[in-house]
Amino acid sequence: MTENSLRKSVTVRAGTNIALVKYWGKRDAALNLPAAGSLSLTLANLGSETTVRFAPDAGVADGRDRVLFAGAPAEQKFAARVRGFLDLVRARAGIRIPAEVATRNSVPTAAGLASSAAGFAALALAASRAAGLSLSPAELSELARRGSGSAARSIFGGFVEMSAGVLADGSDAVAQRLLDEAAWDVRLCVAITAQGEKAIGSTAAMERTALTSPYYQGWLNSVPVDLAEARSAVAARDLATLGAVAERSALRMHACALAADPHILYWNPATVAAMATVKGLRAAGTSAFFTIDAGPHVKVLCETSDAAHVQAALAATPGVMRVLVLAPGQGAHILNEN
Ligand code: 2P0
Repeated sequence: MTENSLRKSVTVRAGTNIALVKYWGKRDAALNLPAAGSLSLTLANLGSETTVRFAPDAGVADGRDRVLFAGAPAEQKFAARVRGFLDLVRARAGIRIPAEVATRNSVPTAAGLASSAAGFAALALAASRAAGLSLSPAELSELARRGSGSAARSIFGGFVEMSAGVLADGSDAVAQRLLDEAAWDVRLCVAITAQGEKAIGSTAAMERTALTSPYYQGWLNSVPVDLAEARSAVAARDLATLGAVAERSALRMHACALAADPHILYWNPATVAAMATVKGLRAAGTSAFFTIDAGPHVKVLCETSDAAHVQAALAATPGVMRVLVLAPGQGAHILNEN
């Protein structure tokens, strides 16, 4: 490791991703290994930009890493999570010096859409490069997973499949690209139905679901079937099949969480109304399919040529505050290195 490689400041951008076959539950919490696979679409124009520099003077007064979010010192919980992640990178690179991390979301944060997926994907690439490491895409995916399970997928652009893996060390719990971002031009319309933080974070909600939902095993049994069907649908660019799988995967994930004790309910009335809008669109001949994550927003997959129509229908739905239309985008990539 040369002095020069350590002084390098690396800036990376990564798009967030939306799962069409959901990840919900872990086989190992310490290594953050998913209990089942998942399949997602990485998005353009909604992501994170992160700059990392390791240097003896890069930390704060007590020598810890300096963590900035949108130009200001990050809140404690977020900073602690970033520092824990940087410790993994330092251990791998064999260095002990602090880092400065500056991260920002590349779009005004839409309520509840700020995701750890883009953030940890960008951090994995930026921090590993800044530490002098040169990791393969699979190794980056594995590293990003340690920050957040969904981040393993945002290393890649376009349609991506995440494997649960079987190995205890997690080296096979990585994502791989199915189709790049230019290969299938679809749109994801995001109907924002609330402001503010979600009721319960994904990590805690997954854990409670696994421990208390009587439907958890049924959910896990259903994922490989959905994954195989979704994978074939992506290869065939078959929107109707992929959309049908996406809807049932989301509904089964939410059903499983709803049955936890105490129950986990992410929806609000506008969530349900937007689902009805999508069913109405389909009944009238528009190929559109919803998915819902650990929050109340409704994300609708459709053909690019139908996106304006879908956007208007969602925007006219009671309780929907605004609708973003997003295209497939790139995974983590370097913007600047010096
Ligand atoms: C997904 N979600 O597949 C699912 C569907 C939310 C609902 O991955 O504990 O923040 O950091 O691994 O990645 C959100 O979970 O959880 C998520 P951790 P993460 O996109």
